[in-house]
Amino acid sequence: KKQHPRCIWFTGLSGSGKSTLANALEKALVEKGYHTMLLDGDNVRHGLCKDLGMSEADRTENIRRVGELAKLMTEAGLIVITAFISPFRADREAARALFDDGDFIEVYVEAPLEVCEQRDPKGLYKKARRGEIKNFTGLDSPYESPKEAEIIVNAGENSITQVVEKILNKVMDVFGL
Ligand code: GGZ
Repeated sequence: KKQHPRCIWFTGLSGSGKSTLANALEKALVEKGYHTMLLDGDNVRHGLCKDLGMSEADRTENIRRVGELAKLMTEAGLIVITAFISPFRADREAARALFDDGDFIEVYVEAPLEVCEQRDPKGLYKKARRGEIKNFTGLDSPYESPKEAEIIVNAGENSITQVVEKILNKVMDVFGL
């Protein structure tokens, strides 16, 4: 069955829970028989984008490439899920503009900076506070929260299962699956 281009775009701070939710959503879609591809820092920043750092210009270029890659992959029939901080509104809007209306869902994983910093799963906030990482999102690099995300979720307030269920329902509804 032919699928037309569809993308689910997660955005949020480091430690907000984007990757966890994106992975769980992918699993749920695969269980329903959909072909998916999850793009995140782990499979993009080590290869396609390994020439890029964390300056504003490099983040913009990172997100531009991810958007184009997502578009190409959707044309191959995959439902593409992306999980990048994608801190700049204009960059997320540019990614959205590659898709037709209704084929792009922005999921804002909302979590206060204090909560993300408290969790600090990789110890990166600690390093950034010590000055060992520069341009850290939320500290000395900005995060522009979405104004028109299709879904806003908070990974901390509800169980992962509940939040994934909420996203999945929205995805099935908006995409007409
Ligand atoms: C923010 C950083 C930084 C800086 C390294 N600022 O939580 P993580 O670890 O696993 O995910 C973060 C990832 C950010 O890469 P993205 O490609 O998602 O960023 S962007 O969308 O802005 O291009 C974090 C880690 O890399 N990391 N340095 N300075 N996060």
